Amino acid sequence: MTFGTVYTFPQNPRAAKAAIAAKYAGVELSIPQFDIGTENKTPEYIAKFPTGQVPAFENDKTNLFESNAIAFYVASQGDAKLLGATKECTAEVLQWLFFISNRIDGPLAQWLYPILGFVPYNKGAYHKAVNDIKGAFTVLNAALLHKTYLVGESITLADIVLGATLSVGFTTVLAPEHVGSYKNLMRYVKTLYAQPQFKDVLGEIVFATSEKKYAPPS
Ligand SMILES: N[C@@H](CCC(=O)N[C@@H](CS)C(=O)NCC(=O)O)C(=O)O
Repeated sequence: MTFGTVYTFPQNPRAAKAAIAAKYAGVELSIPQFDIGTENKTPEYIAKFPTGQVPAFENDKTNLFESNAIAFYVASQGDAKLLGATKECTAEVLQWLFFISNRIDGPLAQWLYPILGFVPYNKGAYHKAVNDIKGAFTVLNAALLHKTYLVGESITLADIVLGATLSVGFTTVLAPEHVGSYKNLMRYVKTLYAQPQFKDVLGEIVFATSEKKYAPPS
């Protein structure tokens, strides 16, 4: 029996958070084919998920939008203690989720979206995004100096959300010239991406060897 249904487009790193958490938690999710741009704009969809965005989740108990809330709910299932084994650990998991939302999501989007054609390129915004990511990576690299995972020695939702969030960056713009010096962080993400639960959802992560750059339309 499936735990619930996730509405998304394929290869959405935000939906991957819940999908990877489901693998660790040992629950099944249904992820039907979904026509983004049409199905998420219907009155029925908006009534359940008022932002009209994906991913969204439903089961017979709740409707959820916001990928971290969906992943949190999925991670609360099973015995994997993905939300931390103690209240303090749960607070640390939340700390990292907010850190990722506040310090990584925006800059990474600012870096990637012009390349993907979603927003116009702006040189100042590009340099700010690179600097902001490096600031966040400095914090993560220091946090991982004496730990295998962000919250102690077992995997939690913090690692799942970070690994999913950075996956598209590592295959495109987060090339060695930018990330090579963050040794603890690189050791850590390689550990994550080697785990079957990550591989099942993200496939093999092929790290970019050079930075994918914005190319103006010809
Ligand atoms: N903070 C939200 C962001 C969701 C989001 O930006 N979704 C995008 C796709 S990744 C979307 O649905 N875009 C279509 C739209 O806004 O109509 C989350 O993490 O779930």
